[in-house]
Amino acid sequence: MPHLYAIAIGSNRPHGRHGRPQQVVEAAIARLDEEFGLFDAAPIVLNPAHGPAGRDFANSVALVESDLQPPELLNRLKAIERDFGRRPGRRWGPRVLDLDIALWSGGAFRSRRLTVPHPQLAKRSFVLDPLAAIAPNWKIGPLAVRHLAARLARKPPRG
Ligand code: A4P
Ligand code: MG
Repeated sequence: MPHLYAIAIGSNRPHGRHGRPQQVVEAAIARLDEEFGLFDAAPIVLNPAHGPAGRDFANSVALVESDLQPPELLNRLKAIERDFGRRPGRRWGPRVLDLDIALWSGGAFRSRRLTVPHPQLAKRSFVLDPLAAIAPNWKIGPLAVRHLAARLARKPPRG
């Protein structure tokens, strides 16, 4: 049985060939479809940066199937980021493409370089809202994604 992964996609910097952040996210979804089995992708949302990242972001979440374990999948995502021209730089700096592992069907995974579910997930409407559009009933601990999204929508925004 392949694993199901929820990949959080973000861009707040244009790409020479793909264009505006929204189109970068579109191209990233197409790329995930080529490399893995794309199960679903949420509508792309434009939203202000959380934290000090500055420019507005385009965000989405894709559900992909893969036999890979989380560390191998992360390596593949990092390769796609590099391919889209992302260079290692300032944390929180503008980025052409950010691909994070939000969730996987194996539950919790933790190593030195990787924590799944993503540690900031419950605080991030730019991940939870797209995720709630395609996987509302996915459980994170005792709560479903749609409950976490609704709970966050009632709170004032945080980093
Ligand atoms: N890492 C640990 N867990 C994970 C995981 N579940 N998925 C490690 C991916 N990576 C994980 O990430 C740094 C390191 O975190 C990875 O090498 C991996 O070993 P990175 O993507 O290389 O660097 P980053 O993106 O600068 O840091 P980070 O923490 O991923 O930044 P965030 O948390 O992604 O925040 N506002 C809006 N509206 N939309 C956004 O998309 N994004 C950020 C960036 C800030 N504000 C935003 C948005
Ligand atoms: Mg990241």
